[in-house]
Amino acid sequence: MAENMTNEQRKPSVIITIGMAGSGKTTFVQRINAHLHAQQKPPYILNLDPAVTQLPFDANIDIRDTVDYAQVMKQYKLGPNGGILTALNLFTTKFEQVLALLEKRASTVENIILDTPGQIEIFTWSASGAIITDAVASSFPTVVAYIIDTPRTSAPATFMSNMLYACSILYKTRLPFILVFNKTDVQSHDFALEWMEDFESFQEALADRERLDADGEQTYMSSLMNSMSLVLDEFYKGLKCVGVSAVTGAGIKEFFTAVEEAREEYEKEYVPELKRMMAEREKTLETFKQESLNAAMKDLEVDKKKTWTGPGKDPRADQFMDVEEENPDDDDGDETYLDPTHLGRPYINLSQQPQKGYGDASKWPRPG
Ligand SMILES: Nc1nc2c(ncn2[C@@H]2O[C@H](COP(=O)(O)OP(=O)(O)O)[C@@H](O)[C@H]2O)c(=O)[nH]1
Ligand SMILES: [Mg+2]
Repeated sequence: MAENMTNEQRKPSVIITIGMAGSGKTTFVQRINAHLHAQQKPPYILNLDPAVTQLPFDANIDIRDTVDYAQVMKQYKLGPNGGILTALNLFTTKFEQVLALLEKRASTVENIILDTPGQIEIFTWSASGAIITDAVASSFPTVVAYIIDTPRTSAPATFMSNMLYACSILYKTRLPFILVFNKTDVQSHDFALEWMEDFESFQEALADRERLDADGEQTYMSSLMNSMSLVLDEFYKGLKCVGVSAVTGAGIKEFFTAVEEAREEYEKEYVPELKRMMAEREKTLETFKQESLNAAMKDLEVDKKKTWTGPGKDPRADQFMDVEEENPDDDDGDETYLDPTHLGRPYINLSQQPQKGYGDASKWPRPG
């Protein structure tokens, strides 16, 4: 419930790691795990990558214990990506149980960390990823750590693609966001900071490239990038950036400082929006209930006039009220967990307004 947000007791921060394949998400989780262990504050870790072969940390909840990704591929005749996506979908059907476990541990841990599948789009563009993100974010202060492979993003065009991707995730989740420039042991992220702070220096870098790529007229790509970088300039404002090395441990302290700031942002910006959405949803539900009730009563009236000839009160009116009261119990049955309204908490889908689209899991198209 909404009141939980203002509980006296401090809730754990949830850190969701997101990033391109090979950016170092898993290594980063291992590093922050080691850092927190050293501080005698072991985190609670969820591994959501069904295809990882070796985890460098002990996950408290591991998707691989719930679904066998190889079996899923075989059974549904899927390729690797379809297999990972389907495994994640199947796991999401159990996410209510995961949340219950997290709630149980909430008083004893300070950090909950999510490691996501290698391929970024499996988490960021799937219904499961959105359900998981929104479910944790409506229960705990949640922060997205967007991991960037710094050495591999030093070309201006690659840098901008990566930033646009980050930008789209920020607007989709609306959660506090930390750009984590990883692998700074190989290359410093100073160039990135400079490009983000000084628009002209990025344009210069682009122009330099252009001279290398094609001498003469401005290419389509670079004119597109020029205008896109103006959009990004807005996105950079107020964004938290840290440079880290998941291998050496550099910058991890700064990362946790950024998490603290992001937590405040969550309380200040996300929670009010969450409450607003909850109130709106309650209002919609109330109106819907009232309308259905009115319609049903009207039907009953018509029906009564038509056929009720017996003495006294029409017993069918009571029948109707009974059904209305029993309805909540019906929901407790054999439900489809993938429908977020069954998550057992005020589920607010902030990323896909209006509240549509997740629906019945059985209607999902099979990936493949
Ligand atoms: N040099 C260096 N290599 C890293 C760092 N972090 C990760 N790597 C390497 O990057 C590769 C991909 O890392 P992984 O954590 O599996 O990436 P994921 O797919 O995002 O989970 C591995 O070979 C890691 O050893 C880092 O900070 N510095
Ligand atoms: Mg990984």
